[in-house]
Parts: sequence; C-alpha cells; structure tokens
Amino acid sequence: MSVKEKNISYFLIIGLGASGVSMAKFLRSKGETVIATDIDESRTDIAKELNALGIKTEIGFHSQQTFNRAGIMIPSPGIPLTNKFIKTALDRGVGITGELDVFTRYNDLPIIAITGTNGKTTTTTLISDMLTACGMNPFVGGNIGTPLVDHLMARKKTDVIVAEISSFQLDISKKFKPDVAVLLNISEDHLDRYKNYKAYEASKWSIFKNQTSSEKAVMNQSIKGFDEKFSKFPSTIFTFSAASGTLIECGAKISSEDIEITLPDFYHRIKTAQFKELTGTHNRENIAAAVLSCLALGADINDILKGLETFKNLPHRMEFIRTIEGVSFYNDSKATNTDAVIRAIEYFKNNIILILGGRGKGTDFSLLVNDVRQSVKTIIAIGESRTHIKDTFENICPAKEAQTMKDAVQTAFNAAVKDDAGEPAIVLLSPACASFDMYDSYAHRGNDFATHVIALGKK
Ligand code: UMA
Repeated sequence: MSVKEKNISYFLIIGLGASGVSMAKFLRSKGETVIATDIDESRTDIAKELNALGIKTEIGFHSQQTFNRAGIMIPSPGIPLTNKFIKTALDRGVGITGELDVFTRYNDLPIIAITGTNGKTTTTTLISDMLTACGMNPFVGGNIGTPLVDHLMARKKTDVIVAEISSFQLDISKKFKPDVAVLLNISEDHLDRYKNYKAYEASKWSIFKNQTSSEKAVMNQSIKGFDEKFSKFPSTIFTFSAASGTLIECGAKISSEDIEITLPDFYHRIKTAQFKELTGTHNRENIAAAVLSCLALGADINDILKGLETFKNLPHRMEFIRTIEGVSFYNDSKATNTDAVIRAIEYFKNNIILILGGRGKGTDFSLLVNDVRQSVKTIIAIGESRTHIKDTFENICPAKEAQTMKDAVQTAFNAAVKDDAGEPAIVLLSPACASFDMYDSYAHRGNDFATHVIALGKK
C-alpha cells in the first residue's frame, strides 16, 4: 500500500486532530511522501511541527486539486466520506484507507478490538487492567484517545493491543481482522452521519467481517439481529446476556448477583456484589465481555479477577462530584446518546434533575420520555439542542433552558432544593448529545460541570 510501491504521488492526511497527526508522522517515518490538510486555520503550530519532518501542509482550507492528485486519502474518523472534496476525489479514482487498515498492515501483535454504542471505554480499560494483572504489557489505543499507529512508533515493550474501535473507523476498513473482536451493544447514535439506523448497525457488526475460524468473537446475545447473524460467522463465538431466560451455550449468563461463565471445558461463577466501582446491568455486561475476551486470549481466570478487583471507575461516567444541602451531583458527560442516559436514569431511579443537551446527532429525544416520566423531576436543557429538548419534554415535566453550564448547575440546584426539601435529590449531567457546540470534548464538558458544582455556594 506504499505510494512508492504503487508509483503514485502521495498520501493525503485529511484532518489534523489526534488521529491525523499521528498518521502523518507514522507514514513519514516509513519514508512515505505525505501531505496533510486541515480546514481549521488555527492548526498552524502542528503544521510547523509536521513541516519540520518534511510533510507539506495545507491549513485553513482544502484544495480539490490536492485531493484529486493524491495516491491515497486518509480521512480522520470524524470526517464523513460524503465530504465533497473526498467524494469528488473518490469519483476520480483516488484510493482511500483508514487507521485500522494501516495498522493491520504493520502490526504483528495479537489484538483485542472492542466496539459497541456504549461501554467501549470501560471494557477496553477493564481488559487492559485484567491483562496487566496476568503479567502482560498491553498497548491501549484507538477511539479511546491514543491513535493505534502510536504503538507502531513507540519503542515500549508490548505484547498485546487492546483497541477501542468506533463505527467511523470500521466504515473505512477493508482488512482489519482482530484476534478477539467484541460487540457490546447497539442502540441509536450518530444518526447525523448514517443514512439510517440500519446502516449504523451494519457498521458495528462489520467488526467481525474478516474473521476466520482462527479468530474469536465475543458478542451480546441480546442485540437485535443476533440470531440471524450468529450462524454466519466462522469464528469461535462467545456470547453473554443479561436477559432472563436466554440460554448461553458458550459464554456468560448475567444476573443481578453473579456472572456465570460456561465454556466447553470451563466453569466459573463471579459474584458481582464486591465490584462496587462497576454497578448496574450495563457494567455487569462490560465485565462479562472483558472476562470472556481475556479467556479467549488464553488468560487465567484468577489473574483476570485480580485485574477486576483493582479497577477504578472512569471519570465522566456516573461520577460522583459532591453532595450539598442533600443534593448529590453526578457527572455522566460521557453519556452522548439516549441509551446511555436511560442506563443512568434507571440506575438512580428517582428524584432526578437532569441536565440534557449539547450538539444533537440526529438524536430522537422522545426515546427518553418513559424514563423521564417515571424518574425525572425537572429537565435543564443546554446547548444547541435546548429548544428541541424543551419542546419534547415540557408536557411531561418542568423543562428549563440554560445558556451556560454555570446557569445549568445553579438552575438545577435551585430546582432540587425547592422541589425536594428534605428529600435527597440527584442532579445528573447526562446529556445524550455530543459536546462540540460548547466544548472540545465530553471530558472538557464534564470538568466544567464539576468546576461549577464545586463552586456552588461560594461567593
Ligand atoms: N477537519 C477537516 N476537514 C473537515 C472536517 C474536520 O480538516 O471537513 C478537521 C478538524 O478541523 C479537526 C480534525 O479534522 O482538526 C478532527 O478530526 P476528528 O474529528 O477525526 O478528531 P481526532 O482528534 O482525530 O479524533 C479521532 C476520533 N474522533 C472522532 O471519531 C470524531 C476520536 O474519538 C479518537 O479518540 C481519536 O481520533 C484517536 O483515535 C472521539 C469520538 O468522539 C473520542 N469518537 C466518537 C464516539 O466515541 O462516539 C466515534
């Protein structure tokens, strides 16, 4: 796939966020000719760094000519293939590839790849902790934040890759073939990017598409369409499910008390009550998927469980911030789709003041109506979707708009104290939206929420 091998001009890296910068540096380190472009004119510092490595840059604009003359385009995951520059170049026969295929070409270590709408980061981190407890040195990367090609440039001793994989990365991959591929769940998300939900589902299932009988697949048996897909995969399949009455032949059956693992020559029951950092059905599913993945790789159950014992919940996922005047504040900024918000509401159950909103992704907020009706006292709507949210919920519970996170926190606190004098209330930031209308990332949004919560009551 080298441009030199194909006697074509250059790799064009499109977008200079985390993934584009790493890809440009990696390909240059392999002696390739690389041009990098970013539409954002503020990316000049990074451009200078790349120029010093011999990479030509076009910053603040995209040039159709540069796209059309490229040998192979490598768009960043956040850039849709319907982008007009990419589309025009594709129509003219320019090649395209992505991080997963470049990584596949150069990587020689076993790889566990985790996808799903929710729980990817937790499961990826859990697997890494478990493998570390087994004495291995995992490299953790992908959608979690560190581009996979960084591993190819690092000199660290590593013996396994644990990769969080997004649907955007899968969409552009032709050759990615993980040794263990994990599909946690599928629910509505990113409908601003996909033609419809079916297309998004297909993208998630495609994590298994190149696996053969030599590879392992770990999947949630409760995902819609499982029965139809199941028989088509040649890989060894491990399943898990929290649905009552589901028969698990090879995998993990999840109940509120334990996770029962049954493999052809192995049985183990994990009592979950001791894992206080990982509560709720969704986390028991994440644990089951992680344990099965490590077993599929040949790890020992006792070592795996040591990794589980030391796991600490990740920030921005139902993260407790503080209790003030009987009102407890939780930061669930990572909940960027409706399914994740439903999980949080169902966990806290009652008396919730919910801060919802941000940049919608074709989000259908009405999917939250039943849970809101049962458990939410007041909604505080923020960001670009605030009017849409107010219109959706104002007949169900009080719904107020807030212009800033500071306003949202104060309004939520006032509502909690006023409505629930004496009764404990929860203020929950669980936005069901992307953060990019107001922030750089979900973490930036969660930190801002925490800052205003900590400052409450201080002059
Ligand atoms: N850009 C252009 N032209 C355009 C549009 C954008 O040049 O027409 C530029 C922007 O100016 C910006 C860059 O492209 O500089 C951004 O590219 P990107 O959005 O792909 O961002 P990266 O920083 O490269 O981050 C990506 C993933 N982002 C997305 O998939 C949207 C990160 O996942 C991932 O951690 C990182 O690569 C490393 O692999 C984030 C994410 O939100 C966390 N993922 C989605 C999710 O989890 O739901 C899928």
